[in-house]
Amino acid sequence: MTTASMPEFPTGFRWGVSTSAHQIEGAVDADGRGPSIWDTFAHTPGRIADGSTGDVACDHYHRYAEDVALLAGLGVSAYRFSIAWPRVQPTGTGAANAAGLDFYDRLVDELLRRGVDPVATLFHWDLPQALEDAGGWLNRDTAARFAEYADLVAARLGDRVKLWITLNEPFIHMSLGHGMGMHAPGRMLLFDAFPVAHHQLLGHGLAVSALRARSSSPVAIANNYSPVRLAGDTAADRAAGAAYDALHNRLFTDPLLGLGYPEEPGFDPGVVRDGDLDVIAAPIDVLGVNYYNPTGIRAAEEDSPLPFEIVPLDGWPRTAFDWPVVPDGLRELLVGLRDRYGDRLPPIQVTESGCAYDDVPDADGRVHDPERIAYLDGHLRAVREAIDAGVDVTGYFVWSLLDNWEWAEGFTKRFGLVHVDYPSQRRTPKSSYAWFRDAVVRR
Ligand code: GBH
Repeated sequence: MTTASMPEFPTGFRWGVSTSAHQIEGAVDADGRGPSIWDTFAHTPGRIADGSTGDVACDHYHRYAEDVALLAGLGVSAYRFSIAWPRVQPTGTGAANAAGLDFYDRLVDELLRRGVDPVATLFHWDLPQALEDAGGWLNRDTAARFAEYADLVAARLGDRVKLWITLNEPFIHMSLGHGMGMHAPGRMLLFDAFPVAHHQLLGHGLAVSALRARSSSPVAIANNYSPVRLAGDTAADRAAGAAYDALHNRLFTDPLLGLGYPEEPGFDPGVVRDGDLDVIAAPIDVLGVNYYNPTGIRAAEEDSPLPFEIVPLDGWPRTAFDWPVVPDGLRELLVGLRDRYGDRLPPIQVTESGCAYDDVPDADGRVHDPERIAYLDGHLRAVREAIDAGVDVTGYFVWSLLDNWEWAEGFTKRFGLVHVDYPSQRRTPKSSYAWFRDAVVRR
């Protein structure tokens, strides 16, 4: 637990928590929602660790008012949720499904009534299946479809959403979804997945103008980053580190901030057309940063298909996901972004930071999660140190409000400040919830 009290954060610093639609909503057939690639993937035997699906998840679609009450009780000033594209456009094109948008309309109004700023992500990986059937993000056309969807959402919610986030972690959607097949849509294209990077970025850029036409609220993207820790110090190790950094940390951010694509990972410029880089570099107001851990890297074996090898980082505590707990990696990341991008870098908000542990209620029904408190304490101090070093960080969102459906891990990983007993859907705030409220948000 914590001994020293939490350092001060700048006035107006945004404290929040994050979720995503497919991980909490359930209600996959409600009000005209169409199927998404994650419905298809989860219903394919062998894809999800515990054989579960997101069909019910946390039943948030029906319990959103209870969940907003939990947000209000936490005292946070912002809630980052995502909008399910297949609720808004069941087949990914055409007129809005009003009943689907009604849900987000109710959610946004309930948040505002409780004094919580709605922060809406437009794409957190749940592509309408009909678009996947037409090639998905390998098809350039999907970028234009995404901008049309953004327009429909902004037409309905643009007066009330306080911050827009276009895409969540386009790197993970490309690499795990299209490169390695561990996420939906389950393609295994390795480096042939690069068009998925470009078309997502193009969709982002087109969506930025669609949002600006309908809403005066700031616009962001949420990228995930993982600072490189070299396992050796040969020239080959350093080259491997640079290659991983380019692929994981710069492939999306360099072009977003006007530097074009990095050379190192051998990005195939074949799909890039004249003018695309200008669309992608449309100014954004905030850079969303998702951080979980650094990555150990060393030179790859001669016959490896990758230009680097990922090695476990020794000597750190580990979460239930086996990810190392390295709070200073967040300081290093934030300072590194400032050093690399300088004046090109907009203010940063940490849009995801959190950890999974095997949280089990005790005999009295209480859930004690001192590891999560220690995790958050360490990472908040790292953010404070980055601010002291001159990085403009204006917000921090914990992943996640609730235990939820953790993609390919199903229900086996619990990330919430609030425990969810799935059979009963009972919500129990963990000790980290009270700590975050008392030691951080309301201190
Ligand atoms: C995010 O992705 C997602 O946005 C969110 O939906 C999800 O629930 C949450 O995080 C938790 O998973 O073993 O060192 O190789 C996180 C992306 C990719 C971050 C894998 C950690 C692996 C660590 N993650 N990465 S390692």
